[in-house]
Amino acid sequence: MKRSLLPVLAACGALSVSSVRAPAQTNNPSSAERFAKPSDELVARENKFWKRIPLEVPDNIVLETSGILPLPGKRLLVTTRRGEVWFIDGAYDADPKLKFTLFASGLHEPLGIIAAPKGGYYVAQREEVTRLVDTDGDGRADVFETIAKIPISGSYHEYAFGPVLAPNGNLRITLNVAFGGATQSPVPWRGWMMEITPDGQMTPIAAGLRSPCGLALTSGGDWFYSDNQGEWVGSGKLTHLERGDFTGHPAGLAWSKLPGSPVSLRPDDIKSFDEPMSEVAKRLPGVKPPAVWLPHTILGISNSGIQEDLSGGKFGPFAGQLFVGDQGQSKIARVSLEKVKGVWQGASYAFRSGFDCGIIRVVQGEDGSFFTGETERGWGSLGPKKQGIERLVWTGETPFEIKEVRAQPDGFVLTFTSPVDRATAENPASYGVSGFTYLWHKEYGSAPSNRAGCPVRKVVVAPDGLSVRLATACLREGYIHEIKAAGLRAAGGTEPLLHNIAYYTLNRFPEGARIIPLEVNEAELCKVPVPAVAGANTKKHPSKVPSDWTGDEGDKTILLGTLPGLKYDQTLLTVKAGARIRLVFRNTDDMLHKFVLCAPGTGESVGTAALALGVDGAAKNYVPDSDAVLYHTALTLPEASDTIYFTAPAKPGDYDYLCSFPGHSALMKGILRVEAK
Ligand SMILES: [Cu+2]
Repeated sequence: MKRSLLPVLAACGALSVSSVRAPAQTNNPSSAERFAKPSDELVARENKFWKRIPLEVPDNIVLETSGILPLPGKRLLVTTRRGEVWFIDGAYDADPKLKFTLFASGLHEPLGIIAAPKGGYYVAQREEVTRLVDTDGDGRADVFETIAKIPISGSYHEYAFGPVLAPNGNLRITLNVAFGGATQSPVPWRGWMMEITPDGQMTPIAAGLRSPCGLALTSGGDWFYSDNQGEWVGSGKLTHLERGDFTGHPAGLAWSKLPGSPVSLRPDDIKSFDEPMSEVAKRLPGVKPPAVWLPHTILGISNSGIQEDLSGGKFGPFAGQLFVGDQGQSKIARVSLEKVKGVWQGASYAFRSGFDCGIIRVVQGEDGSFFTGETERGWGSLGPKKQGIERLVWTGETPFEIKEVRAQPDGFVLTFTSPVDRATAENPASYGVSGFTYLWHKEYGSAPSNRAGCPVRKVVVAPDGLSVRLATACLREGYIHEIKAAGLRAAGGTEPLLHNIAYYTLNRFPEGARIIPLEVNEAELCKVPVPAVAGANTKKHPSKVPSDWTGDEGDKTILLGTLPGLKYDQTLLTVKAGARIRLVFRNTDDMLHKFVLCAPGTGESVGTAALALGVDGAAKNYVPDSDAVLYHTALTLPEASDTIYFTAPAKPGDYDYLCSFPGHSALMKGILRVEAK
């Protein structure tokens, strides 16, 4: 799951290694693009349309919900990471009082459950796919039938996700790579999608998976999986999987030579390219770039379960679209897809945030509502709980939203859930479009790279006001295009979009007529600016000993470290007003962290502003432009440290400090108490 579960790690980590390089490789021509983030106000607005209903779990049950199967009669069958399988009744009630009945226990970290056509239920345990059957009708499983063994080496990261039932009656599962070191696929098929016949024959389908927590077969018959940022994976992503595909993480290629492998690429074919995957794919057959990127820290840090809205409208206006959970940021993103020249592509959007805990499963119930399976898995996640299950119900009210984005040869058509206000819609200044990509390399994650603006040249509003065609310059094939419509309002009022950004992954330009001519000098016009070099020693990142200090010790040295679970090792530091402070921040965790000192009472707002930097965050070292920020360290890699030298504020008081890496500040914070001299 994580890295999915790991994801958090990923999350943080994600940037990690690359973070060091991030500033150098990121173009940031415009700091104007901002992503309106999960503020309390946004969460409250979202809740007006899709209401979150937490479900109370008795204290004696630890429901790290890892798989959810809706059963007829408004029952749920739920697996937990701790190996239990529970029937839950009452989950659909308006005022839910859940009744739990144990069906099975003692399983090894099952991460999904489905009904078996021949009776009973299939679960994917860590080391096998199993059929659970209650043969005597007493409500408890009494047969645990091994369908197929899954090789494992013992790494904690060897998750098995699924199963999902294929149309031919076979099962498909996805297998995490192991974690740590170079041998991330120490046993066959780690990092692969596998197919299993009902009698247990297992065959490989596709390779290159890293932490494929989400696996879905769409109603149209296409397989998609979600993956997490990490080594070889620049950001979260949703990839269309076909037999023989290789999706990016080379560890599993160690087994592509085995009999039955449909993958022809070999480990030596994959280098740390440091290019967009879409570019490499043009010259290396078999490489499958994502259908849709889910920008890291913006639409999650550890993308997980996938659910298509199959309710035909009972869940709101997005029928047929995909919804993708996130384990670290405890939220759900939305994805619309289209097939262009035989290739899947589309847009990702924020959908719903503010859940109680990290989400690994999103499953639609019989009435169209969603259930979320949640665990923080020891990695930490946003929200007050460590595990659980929640329900998400459409209230019947439709927000003003970008319903869908479709590509054009010279831009995009945006359709909306309700008509637009014509004046704001016709104004090109209501929109901002830019393109960027992630680099494919062995390092952990990638900063948004090669970013460049796409000037909006022409806007055509449809007569019914339900769609807008934007024609822009500088679109790039294979790139993600951030399409922002912050200035747009709904017809007849002042209502802005609930979420005003779409991220469109433009794998192919469609055929069709342009509405603006290609600029003669477009290549020159669209040249990517040279990235700015991040200064190491700045006023707020004072990494050099000030010239007026004698020696480098100052008056006081503070050694600040980290603890697992998004914590500093100290939450109260005390200094004298005006003292010269040498602060050594040592990161012993496995994620990226930093230290940001803020004015009294401003920590929360700085954390929120850092999150709101969106794709600009990496280039800004996750420090918002704010007077409230006094000093900060660099974003610090695992097992690395950073030292800053500053003079403590003259005014006594409690100064907030926090880690501004997106998603950390709610937990990772403390007080620097400045006492009078
Ligand atoms: Cu942090």
